[in-house]
Amino acid sequence: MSTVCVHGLGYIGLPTAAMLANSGHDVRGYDVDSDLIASLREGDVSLSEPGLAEFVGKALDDGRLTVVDEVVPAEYHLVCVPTPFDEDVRRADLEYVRAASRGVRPVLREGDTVILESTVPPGATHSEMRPILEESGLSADGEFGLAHCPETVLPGNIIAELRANDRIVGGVTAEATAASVALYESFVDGTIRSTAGPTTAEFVKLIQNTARDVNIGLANEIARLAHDYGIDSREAIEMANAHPRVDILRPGPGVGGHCLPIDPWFLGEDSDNLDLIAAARRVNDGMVGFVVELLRELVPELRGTRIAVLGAAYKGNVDDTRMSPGLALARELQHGSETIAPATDGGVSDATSVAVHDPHVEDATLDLKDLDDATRDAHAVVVVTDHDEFADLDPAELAERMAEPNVVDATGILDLGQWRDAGFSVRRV
Ligand code: SAJ
Repeated sequence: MSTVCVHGLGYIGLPTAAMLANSGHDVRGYDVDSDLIASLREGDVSLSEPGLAEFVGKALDDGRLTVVDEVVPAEYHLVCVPTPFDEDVRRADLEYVRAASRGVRPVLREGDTVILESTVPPGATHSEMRPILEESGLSADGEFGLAHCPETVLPGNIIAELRANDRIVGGVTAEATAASVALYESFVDGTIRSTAGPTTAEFVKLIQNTARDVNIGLANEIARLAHDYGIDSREAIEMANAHPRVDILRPGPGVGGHCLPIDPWFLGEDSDNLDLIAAARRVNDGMVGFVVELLRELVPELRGTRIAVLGAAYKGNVDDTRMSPGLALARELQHGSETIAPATDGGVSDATSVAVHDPHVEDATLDLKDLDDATRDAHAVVVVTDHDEFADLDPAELAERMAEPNVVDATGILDLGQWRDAGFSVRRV
């Protein structure tokens, strides 16, 4: 068993720290956010992820996981910090990775291994981490280990996937790879594959998410084509997928979260070959506009109406609102866009009164409404997130409360027959 210092206690770092601790390692969890450290010390886990609070609680109670407010020496340093996307230049902002490297540098000892889990553009472990760590006077060519092992877990199923998923490990040296593999072997049931170096590991992670984004883009384009021909896209996709070599994904309101909409741009940062991939990004980003088109088929004049947007989270049964299609739709309806002209010449308008409801999200900055308030006197509801709660909505009850019974289902979770029976006019992505 080893000593491990985990840098960054967010969606990846915290469950990974608890997993390592519950697998017998001696783990220190470090974060720059002192409020987070204080609440974790109280045993308070605010991330909404099934089973996480108990899992972290066990690691803390057993004393194998300790949260610390300064970086400590350890045999392994696991860096799990955010890599935000700078939308203006479409590049990764790697300042947190550099800051974490600066944090490791003073405690780094010969024989230690530093592993980057954060998603980064190809080459970043070499170009961003290595020079900073080597300012310690130690070389990544043998005196300390440096590797990239991208995280692969799906929010909503993190603990199970931490154990089950295959992992890719790319070290600067064979020794760094071997040391990293040894750590992951202590808790991973999946296959651990070694690559020639960190850059391949970085690239593999990015093409995984890019493949999913492009495939969702195909499903979304199929949905728009099906609409042009008056065909039910979901029925057509289900039929097409009966073929043994066809597997089309689900169309929806667009692609949210902090991975799929961003990683394709990381992939293309230093290459001119982003063509199909960039087109898929445009298709996915354009889906909010398509949802508005469907809404306008039911409510041709949106100005002065009330629209209930159901779903602020980027996908079902999570509380994460990053790059959420639901919030993008609400903004578009409220403030106008290329698809909706603002009501006044002044730009930002009160074109449409939009109320957003999400039973999973608690965020004071978002002005979310409860279901009753959001739907009262509404001219349409638009379901944008496939939360289980929305599949169970009672359309008859909603129809009584609304000004007009219109519904757009951008997720495919509603039983639209039921909604039609309750008097609704319906549209579906
Ligand atoms: N979506 C669709 N149609 C689909 C599937 C998803 O529109 O058929 C949408 C979702 O509604 C959501 C978005 O795509 O808005 C992304 O959701 P997701 O569940 O596909 O993925 P994430 O972003 O939650 O997690 C992804 C995963 N990557 C892959 O499946 C290749 C996860 O394994 C990664 O660890 C994670 O990115 C990450 O952190 O990189």
